[in-house]
Amino acid sequence: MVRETATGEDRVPPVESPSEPASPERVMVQGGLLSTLTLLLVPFALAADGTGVICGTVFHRGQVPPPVRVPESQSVRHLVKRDRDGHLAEAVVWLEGEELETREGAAREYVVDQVDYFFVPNVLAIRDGDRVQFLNSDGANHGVIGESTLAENMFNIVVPPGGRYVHRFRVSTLARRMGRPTLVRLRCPIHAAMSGWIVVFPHPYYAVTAKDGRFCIAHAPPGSWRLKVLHPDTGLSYTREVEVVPGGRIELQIVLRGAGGQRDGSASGRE
Ligand SMILES: [Cu+2]
Repeated sequence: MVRETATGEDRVPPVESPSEPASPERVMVQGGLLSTLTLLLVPFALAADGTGVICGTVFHRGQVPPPVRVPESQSVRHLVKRDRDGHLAEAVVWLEGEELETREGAAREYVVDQVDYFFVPNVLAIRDGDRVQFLNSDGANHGVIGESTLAENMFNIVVPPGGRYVHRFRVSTLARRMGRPTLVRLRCPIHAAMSGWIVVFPHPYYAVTAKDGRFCIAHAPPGSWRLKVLHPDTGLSYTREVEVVPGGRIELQIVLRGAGGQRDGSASGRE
């Protein structure tokens, strides 16, 4: 297990090219996936409130799974969305640990639209108690099925064109205790190719990678945490330990490899 502490004394030379991580370490992670990691410590403080910042870039290397045909819109859904340099979008990154503060924040409302037979966004991370408004911008009927280990996250509704359905999502008791998310797989009962994800957290220490693979978890509490990455559409995952110190900034480069075991409905049972 690699453990590094971000302090004012540590000096690590910056990585010149993000696409070529310097001195990568090979790490066996959960599920036997081989990942590569470079840790970069930026030796200056950013947060003045006694917390730390964890930022990084997630890359994907190797074979991608075959895209899913979407016959209704004569298009395909790519399970791995990466650019030419391998920057991976839609990977969920979070801190996990039993000691993480899990009290509820003010509930927010998000939107998942159905556009051209896609859920938009495809991956949405929210907090326990947040609401999601499901819309339908297409001219055809859609529906939304929520698949989850938690009964409160399960539903099956029809959303006609211009329609709207609001659902409040929760984390399971176990997920709350462990500081980890509860997954909800979204499907459409009418169109088999449609799929999406809601990832519900008991705390605010999570992020979803942007198109450039970047993520930042701000206001991370000091302590020793597991940093986890999950790419829901492939099941590719990664775990390491991080130590957050007040005012510290941790910069990570994480590589997920291969096609993964692409998810079927049963995979949403994972927490
Ligand atoms: Cu549909």
